[in-house]
Formats: sequence, C-alpha cells, structure tokens
Amino acid sequence: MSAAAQSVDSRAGAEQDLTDGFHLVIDAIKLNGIDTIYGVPGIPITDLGRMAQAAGMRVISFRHEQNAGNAAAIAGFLNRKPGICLTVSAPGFLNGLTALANATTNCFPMILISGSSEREVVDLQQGDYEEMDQLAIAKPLCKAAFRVLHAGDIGTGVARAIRAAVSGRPGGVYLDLPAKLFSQVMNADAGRRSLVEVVDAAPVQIPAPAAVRRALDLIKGAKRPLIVLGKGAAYAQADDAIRALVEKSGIPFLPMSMAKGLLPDTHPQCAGAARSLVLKDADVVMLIGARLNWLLSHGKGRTWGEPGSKTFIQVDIEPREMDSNVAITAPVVGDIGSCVAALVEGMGGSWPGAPAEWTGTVKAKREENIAKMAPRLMKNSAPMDFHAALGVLRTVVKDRPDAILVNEGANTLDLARGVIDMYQPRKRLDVGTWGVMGVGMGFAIAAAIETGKPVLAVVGDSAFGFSGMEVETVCRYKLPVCVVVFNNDGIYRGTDVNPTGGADPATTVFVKGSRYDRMMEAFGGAGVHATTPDELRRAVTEAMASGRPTLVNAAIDPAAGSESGRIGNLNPQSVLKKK
Ligand SMILES: Cc1ncc(C[n+]2csc(CCOP(=O)(O)OP(=O)(O)O)c2C)c(N)n1
Ligand SMILES: [Mg+2]
Repeated sequence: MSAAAQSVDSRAGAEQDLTDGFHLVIDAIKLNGIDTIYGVPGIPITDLGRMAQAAGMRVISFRHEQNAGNAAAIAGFLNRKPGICLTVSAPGFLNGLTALANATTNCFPMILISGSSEREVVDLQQGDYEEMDQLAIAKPLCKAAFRVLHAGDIGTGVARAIRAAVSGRPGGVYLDLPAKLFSQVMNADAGRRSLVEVVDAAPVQIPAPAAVRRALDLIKGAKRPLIVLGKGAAYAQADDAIRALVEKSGIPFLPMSMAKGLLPDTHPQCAGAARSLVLKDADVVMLIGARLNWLLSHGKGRTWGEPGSKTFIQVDIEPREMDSNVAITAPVVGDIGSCVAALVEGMGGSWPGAPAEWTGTVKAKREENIAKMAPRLMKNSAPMDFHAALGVLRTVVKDRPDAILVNEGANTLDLARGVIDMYQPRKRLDVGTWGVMGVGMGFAIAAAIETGKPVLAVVGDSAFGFSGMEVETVCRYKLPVCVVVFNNDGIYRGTDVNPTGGADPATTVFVKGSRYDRMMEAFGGAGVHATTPDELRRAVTEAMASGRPTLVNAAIDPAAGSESGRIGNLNPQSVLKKK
C-alpha cells in the first residue's frame, strides 16, 4: 500500500469518505463507457464481479475463461471499444491467455484483467496460492501489459490499457491486478480524482495527400483493378465511405471472410464467387484493412498469377505492415475511415469507371460459378452433405440479414463461407487469422449480448467441442442463440479407421451418431435432431423466430468432408508414407 493511502487509512473516518481498489476498478471501467465484463469468478476477483453487477454492469459468467476471453475479444471487434475479460490468477489467467493472443493476432481490442498473487511471494518463488509471474508471461502475447500496485494508480492503469487496446492497430492488452490491490483503501475524493476518462482513445490518423494521390494514379492507370476488403475495413465502421469508394470506382471487390457483408455479397461488383480469377488476373490490387498473410497466399505464388504481374496499394493503420510479404507500391497509412474518405474525395466528380472488359469478365465468371453451385444447394437428401445443409442456412440468413452468423470448423467453415451470402457489415464472425477452433460459443454469446440480434452459430462437431459447455451459459442468460452442429462424426469426416485394425478408433473420429442436441436440452433449451434439409429448415427458422436457445444436431454424411476443408495443401507430407 502506498504511503499516502496508508496515512488515509490510519485516520479513516466515516466509511462513506473512503473507497477501495474494488470500487476504483469498477468506477474506472464504467467511467470509460464499458458496461459489460466477461469472466469466470474465483479468488481474488469473486467480489469484484459481484460488486460490478451491483454497480449496474453486466457481468457474464462463463464455464471456461477461454470462452469468456473470446467473448470479450469479439465484443471489442463489434464495438470498437475494448471488451473486458476477468479471470482468477495462474490457471484462469492462462486459460484466458489464448483468447488474448488470438485477439492480438486478429487486431481485436480486448483487455484481459487477471487477479494475481502476492508479488513478494511470487518473486521469491515461495509457492503462493496460484503463483505465477503473469505479467512476464502475458507480455509477448499481447500489445501491451500493465500492473497496478497502488489503488491511486488504478485510473491510470485502466486508461493506459484502453488506449493501448484501441489506438493504432487494435489488439489485446493485459492488466495485472494483485489481490492486495482490491482491499487497499483511499479517500473517496482523491480516488475519484485519480480516475481518467480517456479522451479520443483511437485518434484518427489522416493519410498524407501525396500517398493518396499515388494510390489514385495507380488505380486510374489500371486495366484490371481489384479491391480486397479485410476485417480491418469491417472493424473501421466506415461502411458508407467504403461503399462510396467501391461504387464510384466501379472496381470489383473481394471481401475477406469477416468483411463479407460490408457490401452485400449479392452486390453486382462482388467478386467473391470469382476469387481465383480476380486474384490471378488483376493488375492493380488495393488492400483495405487486409494483410497479405497466409490467407492471401502472402501476395505471391500460383494464386496470384504470373510473378511480377501485380502492383499493390495497401491501406492500413500500421505502417510496418507495408512490404511485409511483397513490395507495396502505394502505401496509404492512416485509419481506414480517413484513408477511404480521402480516396473518395480525391476521385473528384468525374472518375472513369473500371474498364468494362475486366468488369464484364469478372461478372461472367461469377455468374458461371454461382450457377454451377446452385443445384448442389437444393438437394433434398438424407444423409445431408454440406452443401444441402448450407443451402438451407443460406436462405435462413437471407431472410434474417440482421442476424449474426458465427462460423467455425474445417469443411463447415470453408464451405459456409462460400455458400452463405452476407448482407450487412460485421454480421459474420469466424475463426479469423489463426483458423482457431473454440471461438464459437464465446463469439455467439457476446454477439447476442452486445447486439441484441439473433445469432446463428454454424459449427463443426469438433469445433463445437472446444466450447460446447457454454450452451449452459446460453441457457442461463436466455440468449437468442441457435447453434447448428454439423455432425459428420469427426474432424474433417467420420469415416477414418485405425490403420492397425486395433480397438482404438481412428484419431480423427468421434462417437458415431452423437446427439449434441441433448446437451442443450440438459439446460432447458430446445434440442432438435435434423436428418434432412426440411427438418433443418424448420428447426432453424423456428429458433430464429422464437429466440429460444436451440441446438440443432444436423446429421451430415460422415463421408462428405475433405481433409482440412479447403486448406489440405498446408498439411506436411511424409515421404515415407508414400513408399
Ligand atoms: C485450437 C485448435 N486446435 C486444433 C485445430 C486443428 N483443427 C482444424 S479444423 C479442426 C476441426 C475440424 O472438424 P470439424 O469442426 O468437425 O469440421 P468438419 O471439417 O468436420 O466440418 C481442428 C481440430 C485448430 N484449428 N485450432
Ligand atoms: Mg466434423
């Protein structure tokens, strides 16, 4: 305890003149407009959660910290405000850490607040209850990490965490609050004055006019221009400016997974269904809030056609993103909203549209691919394959464009991404940059809490297993979440066999014919076992209309999936296996 706090403590008078660490943490968070905490209770933060609830915050208790962390992360993405995850020390902290690292990788603003043990004991490694040097462990996995030792510094700690999470490229922040901090007492007035209301937490960053002109000159000279919209463009909430840029330029656009819906997938300029063609043949590519990571084959290789055939423009808030994989000819550094607005303004009143020959080619390819897929989506077969089941969900989302779609799995993810059209921004939440399993229920719960809209979670049976216990949380908070488990008896498919012929099942298969629907029933929600597209349609339509927690066990042909969905090529191959 600081000397100042101690002296206040010793002359402690009427109780109402005092505050403590518990209340200062809550006051600091509330002062900054954050009204929800996702977490798991326990020593030393049980009372913090109770007091936060008593103070009018929503405190959503999960069954595992990783799911609470994923909820906080996606709340951050949806709101452009850091989502907060609250955990206990050591094991709870570590459980939350995967979500914090995933948030940082995906540029979602979140703050993981963990209680921690006695500094003096931890640092001498004397074996405290849940002993761990959490700050040191968190540091390399997040954007910034802070520890607060004195109650009077809580306001500063929370302010720094908020700024670090949302300014520049957003990311995860760790805030370490040792147990002793919570009961530290100080004068209430001084406490109030110590809090910081963060002004302009994510300041705009205006791009240099020369950078904007350089980019526009490239676009003007392009024969086959392409705009790639990334998750950063969705995060920016600059939807009108982005639409203006796309429509004024007439350039085909390709949305990355979580940018789907920024403009509707049915927009005449959407090149989603002609992805291979546009990546291969475009000559000038403008990336907006999209990184040239593995998801875009690093901007090179076969996907991108002839070597040297591309010129890149990149719009990003992070200057160091430029040239990370290939040379960026026209970097435009600034926040997406400011950059896109500057580009639109720079185009003036008489911008020539994209060359008609190119837009015509893209349109023809797109229509050809959509027509090819159509019959597969209408098959009324049992057992269902992925396309038959997804054809149903595609119409459900079309009827409820305001609903939020959460998606994870391998085939379940890759095929849903292609089949289910999105119509509104930030309605598709998925495994993101890491392709991580286990985000499903955390994302679904936060999406329901933060938006009040119905949520449709389309998840593989393996993916679901990583966070499935949270269906209890869905039921407890009575959330409008409909989970559809694509149950193909395993990871990628359910038909693998143990090569030895032994009694153990193959490594990728689960209990055959499992009834995940009964998990939801166990907690009072609705469970439906659907074996045909018609049964699936009925169940999901009813769930979306009623808002009742529902789990549909969609029985998918165990033979239907392919290894690793669409990214089987990333599996290393054994030379020996091929002998
Ligand atoms: C945390 C984590 N662990 C493991 C993996 C590897 N992995 C990728 S997809 C997947 C599950 C795929 O099976 P399922 O969800 O049933 O989808 P399906 O292809 O069967 O539709 C796994 C375990 C991962 N991506 N993330
Ligand atoms: Mg599966």
